[in-house]
Amino acid sequence: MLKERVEYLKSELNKHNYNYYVLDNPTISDYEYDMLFSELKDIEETNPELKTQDSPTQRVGSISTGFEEYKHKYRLYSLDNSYNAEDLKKWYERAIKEYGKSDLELVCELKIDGLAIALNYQNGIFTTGVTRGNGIIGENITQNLKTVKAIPLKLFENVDIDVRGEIYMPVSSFNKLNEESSQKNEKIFANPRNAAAGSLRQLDSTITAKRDLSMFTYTVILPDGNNTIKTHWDSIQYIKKLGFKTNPNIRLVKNIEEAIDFCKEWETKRFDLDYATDGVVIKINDFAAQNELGFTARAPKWATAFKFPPEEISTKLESIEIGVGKTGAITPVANLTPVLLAGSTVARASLHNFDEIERLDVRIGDNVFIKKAAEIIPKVVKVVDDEQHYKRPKYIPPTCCPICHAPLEYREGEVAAYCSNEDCPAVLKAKLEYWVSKEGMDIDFIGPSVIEQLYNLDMVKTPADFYKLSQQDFMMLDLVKEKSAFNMYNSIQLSKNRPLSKFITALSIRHVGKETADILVNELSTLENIKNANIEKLSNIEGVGEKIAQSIYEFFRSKKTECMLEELEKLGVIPQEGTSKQSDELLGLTFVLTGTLQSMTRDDAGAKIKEMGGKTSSSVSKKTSFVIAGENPGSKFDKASALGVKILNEEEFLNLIKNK
Ligand code: 3B8
Repeated sequence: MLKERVEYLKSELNKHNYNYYVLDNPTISDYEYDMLFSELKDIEETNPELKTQDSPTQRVGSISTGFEEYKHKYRLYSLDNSYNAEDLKKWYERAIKEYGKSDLELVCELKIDGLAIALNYQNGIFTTGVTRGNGIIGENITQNLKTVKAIPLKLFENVDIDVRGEIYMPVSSFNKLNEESSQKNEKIFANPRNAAAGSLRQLDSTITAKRDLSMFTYTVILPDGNNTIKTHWDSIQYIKKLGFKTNPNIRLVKNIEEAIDFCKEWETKRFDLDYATDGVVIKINDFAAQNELGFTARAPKWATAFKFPPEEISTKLESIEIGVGKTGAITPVANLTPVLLAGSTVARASLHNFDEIERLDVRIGDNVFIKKAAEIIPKVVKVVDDEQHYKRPKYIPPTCCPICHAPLEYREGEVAAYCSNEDCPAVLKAKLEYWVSKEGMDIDFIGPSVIEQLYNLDMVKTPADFYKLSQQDFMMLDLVKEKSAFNMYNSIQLSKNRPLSKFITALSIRHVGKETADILVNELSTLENIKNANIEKLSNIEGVGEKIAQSIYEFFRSKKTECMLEELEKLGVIPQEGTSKQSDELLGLTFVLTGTLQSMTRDDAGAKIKEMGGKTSSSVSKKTSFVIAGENPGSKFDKASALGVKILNEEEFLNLIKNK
């Protein structure tokens, strides 16, 4: 009797949930829903044996201690990208040729900019949900996914099935979340995708439950023995019938021209949607053709992702700020009236250098177009035509450093202007900031504002000064109490024996970043050797050109450097030479990394290679042994193909470093 009531309540609630979150068409009021829900909850509380996996009460969340790794039953491939009609035609021509037909039907669907997820159902019940991870191994986030109402806990048919889709946060919910967070002084997310990712990574799924997440399902792996569904289009109708939410903006077309029309149409229409899209996925409809074409090492040959061109938007240029970097290079930065661009608010954009300002003829007060290329800070691309432009005064670049007022200088072969004063406070502070940064000596608790104060109080002028400070000294700073003074003091002490490559990086030698520092340490092993190497020796190292060699040589010949190194040594700052974990499995091999890796950062991959005795380089040449290509590889990929250098995908790379 009670059991029947529970079954009834569960099926009613699941049905209303489906009407509301999948069909967007509620048939009862929120109040009526809540009444059914509390009745079910009450019964389950007093009769826990009646509680099941697919109960709507399971969606409220609980706390977990971490996410376990989960090997995907079927690999999640990525998609190759196309950027224009020509790319699309090429992809299509190749596919029809390889399949031996004159045309093939295509399905066009919007590419949702969210997080790819794989879901498993047994006998119609949701069992596990896993993140994409590196496509081979993901994280089990089932508990969090149960809170996503568009994910059915029980399907309309009792099938064993795997589906994939994209979790996203509606733009309106993202804006609301950020408004609320900003009022509470909590973390603001840069865009809806990050907000969705942050919400899914909560260990406390009651937090996930409060976030408005949804999911569009776009792939199904059909149960064994199913041979009635023969096309992608029909498979989408099938998963709709099972209770999944699919994106309504999908079209079956006859050929690539019609697919190109779909892409053009959505290039502008996408802004009317309440979710972020970054392109169109075009898939060959016929499963037989899909199977025949198969996959490359990283992506299906039967699908491609057309990427929308980067978004541009216009806003007012309020002022031009002049930044001074650690090398003394002057960088003009545009201060803008804040605008939303590609999902995040932009208030500053790069103007690169004074030549660029001249070329664009940007004037303060102009409306300018800004553009964001993937993950790079936005840049000003052009001035909006208006009559007022010519009435505004032309921008005149400064001739003096905005900080120390020393004259600016231009160097041969470089567009950047430099502050000519070696002791410019802006330069010294930037160097100190770099010293403590992650790439440098990695000193926690000390950031730009602490450095600003230490500098102004004449307590720290050069990196060595950090190591002379006592815990008491830090208590002279604003708002610094005993605990944080200890933390600062302690992290400085902890940095004394960082690996030599970090130490070299932290020195801010011109043209020597992390990568070159690694190369130097790899080749020359000790600080003494690096210090004493002549220009010839330095420039013979692969990855170290003439210009870099010159700069390193000069740096170590300067009196100032000599004093600083001596002082650091006396204070106990003794970098660790060589690495203990070093092995030689990759000895003699040079790697170039390009694109985004899923399972680690490029830096980590580089560190791993070095640990195993290999080398990394930033440019591809005939000497390159392997190019490791992550997602969206750049021109290095093309260059490697042209030179016939072997290219490894992430999986192959992981195998290489794992099996050794
Ligand atoms: C094969 C098909 C990857 C994808 C795919 O909206 C494959 O289909 C894929 F190897 O990533 N973000 C979509 C979306 C993503 C993919 C897809 N379809 N609609 C998306």
